Amino acid sequence: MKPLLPLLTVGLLACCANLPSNAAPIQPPAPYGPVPTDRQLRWHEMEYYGFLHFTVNTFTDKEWGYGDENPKVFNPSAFDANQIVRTAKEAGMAGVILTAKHHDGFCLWPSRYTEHSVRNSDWKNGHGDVVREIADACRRYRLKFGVYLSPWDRNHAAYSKPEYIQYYRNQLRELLTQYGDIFTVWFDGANGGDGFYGGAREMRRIDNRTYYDWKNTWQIVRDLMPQAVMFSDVGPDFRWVGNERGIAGEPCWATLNVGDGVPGNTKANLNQGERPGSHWVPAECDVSIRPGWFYHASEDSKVKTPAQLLEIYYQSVGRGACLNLNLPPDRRGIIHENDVASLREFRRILDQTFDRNLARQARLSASNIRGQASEYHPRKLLDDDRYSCWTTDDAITTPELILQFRRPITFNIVGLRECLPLGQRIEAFALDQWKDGRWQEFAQGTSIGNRRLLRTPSITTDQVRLRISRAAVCPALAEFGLYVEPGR
Ligand code: FUL
Repeated sequence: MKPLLPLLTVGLLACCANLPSNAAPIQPPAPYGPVPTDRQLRWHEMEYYGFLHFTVNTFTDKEWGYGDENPKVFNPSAFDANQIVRTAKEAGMAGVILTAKHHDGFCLWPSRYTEHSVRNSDWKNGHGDVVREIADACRRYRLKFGVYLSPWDRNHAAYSKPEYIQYYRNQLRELLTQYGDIFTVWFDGANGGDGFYGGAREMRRIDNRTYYDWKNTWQIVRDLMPQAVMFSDVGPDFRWVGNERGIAGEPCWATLNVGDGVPGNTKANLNQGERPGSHWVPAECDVSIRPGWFYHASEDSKVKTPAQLLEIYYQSVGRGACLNLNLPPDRRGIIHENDVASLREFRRILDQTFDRNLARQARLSASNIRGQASEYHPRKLLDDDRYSCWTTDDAITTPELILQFRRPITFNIVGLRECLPLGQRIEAFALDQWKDGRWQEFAQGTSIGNRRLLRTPSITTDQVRLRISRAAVCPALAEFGLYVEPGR
């Protein structure tokens, strides 16, 4: 990731080179509202990564284990971390997040703080460590590695008492110190209820606003892995999108009024975000490739099709969120053939679609360019640099961009991206095509943020116009793309 400021400085130097020596450099626009941190920018760049739900549930055919499972049931017959991570890589994912511990409390690594782990399973005679193998495979395939550590633990005898928080934090420290770089810690909001709890087999309720003392728990992550982003319903770094179908809102703002919300307890509008919002807390869309989060043989025929995955992609990544697509390893300990096949075709279609940006063939003209500087020229929309942008003078908030083609092109996808270090500035836009001697609107939208993809009917034209119809301050657009899906 290239930080914006040095880049803007380089840009300024470049623009100054064209100016008389006494001319003042054209300053970039001031950032608007809450802006992303560096660690959040790195996360935005990932766009699409995977969840791996794997634990005793895989072998007991459950979604939520009670916590009384015999560790021996965890016994994959042909566990292959390379196959799992390679599948994610070939699907185009930028990383994976492993359920190191789900609600049942079973640990996929030999934690020194519990007996309820792989150490007491028959798998590799108790010498296995799934976290280590997946983390190592991620390094091999150059994918980022993250962990899910369920706050709710239906196995632990002290759950609901202060001692459990100590235990939870010890586990967090183990994961953050023994497995190399961790790009994210995913804090689930599901909490409390009945469970085994060391044999008590009872209902336990906690006050999820206070029990985990999140402020101090999160600080452990900041201290041990400063570049890691943290997920929970309300951030602090990225938020839940409010459903498990993988669908972001329209609009989907990257900002939110966090207030005193905590995981599992928030009144915020998670699906659409809030504007103006107090914090930059962008959405993540988590969804499983199958109906359940864990593997069930009965769902082998219910794997989402490439067409369904594409729908999800356009409504998550295409609405400025990140997509966290769950791939559940099966009882062998690999990703099932049906899932692999669907992912391959999904990837093939995405690659073919985004391989070629037809906008590159266009002559670009804009109604305004900030200070007339080459540094802010619409050409910046096509340079594959998400931190350079076409931007306008401060007073101009509703500029237009026209793309003229020598001969008609056909497309059905429009892609837009804002320059995130300058904040989310654009509030509404419309797209027109030149048809029958006049401009005709063919699409419109609201929020853009990290990425906006619009899927339209096939359009054939030799001129396209983008109209920014509402913006809080002068817009700063980093990318513009026109693409065609195969078969259109
Ligand atoms: C939920 C959990 O209860 C599910 O089992 C799953 O892990 C999902 C990603 O989050 O809150």
